[in-house]
Amino acid sequence: MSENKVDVAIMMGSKSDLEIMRPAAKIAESLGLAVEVRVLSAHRTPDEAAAYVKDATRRGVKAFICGAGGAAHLGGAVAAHTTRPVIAVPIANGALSGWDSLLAMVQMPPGMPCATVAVNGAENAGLLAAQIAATADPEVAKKLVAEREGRRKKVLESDAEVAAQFGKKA
Ligand code: C2R
Repeated sequence: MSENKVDVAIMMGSKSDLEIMRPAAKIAESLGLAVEVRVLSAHRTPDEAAAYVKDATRRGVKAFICGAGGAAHLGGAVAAHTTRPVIAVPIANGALSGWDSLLAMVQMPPGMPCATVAVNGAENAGLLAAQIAATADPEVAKKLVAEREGRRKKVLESDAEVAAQFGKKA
């Protein structure tokens, strides 16, 4: 039986996180990576979350991305079940507007790292996962260089447009 390839496993604590997390999947897929997206919670579905992490690890996943809001334990719980890199995305919701999830994810104990990106920073999480995969995949590395060049060009176009509006030749 053939197994599904997975490069980047994106997990989130609730379906309510999906629109914040979607950019992680979008950018990782655009860079040619095999992406899986799952709603699994360390709090509400601890056994299923652990089983998924172990299965994805066995299938050769390069990095996990974990998005969660509030008392965000998902990244830490995933890190407890794998030695693959875990990237956490704190999600802003509720009374503390993301401070709670940021601190829960970034303040991991020694030995259990979670690379935490900005609050709601899912796109950077996808890029970081691709950069991890690129260390062993020249095709992904090439696509990352092109992606960055695209961003550089966009800024230079904006510069020319804005400079022209203010009567200055860029
Ligand atoms: P609901 O919208 O389902 O009530 O969830 C989710 O990530 C979401 O942002 C509210 C928030 O609870 C978060 N949640 C966690 C975890 N599981 C769900 N932080 C976890 O395992 O860390």
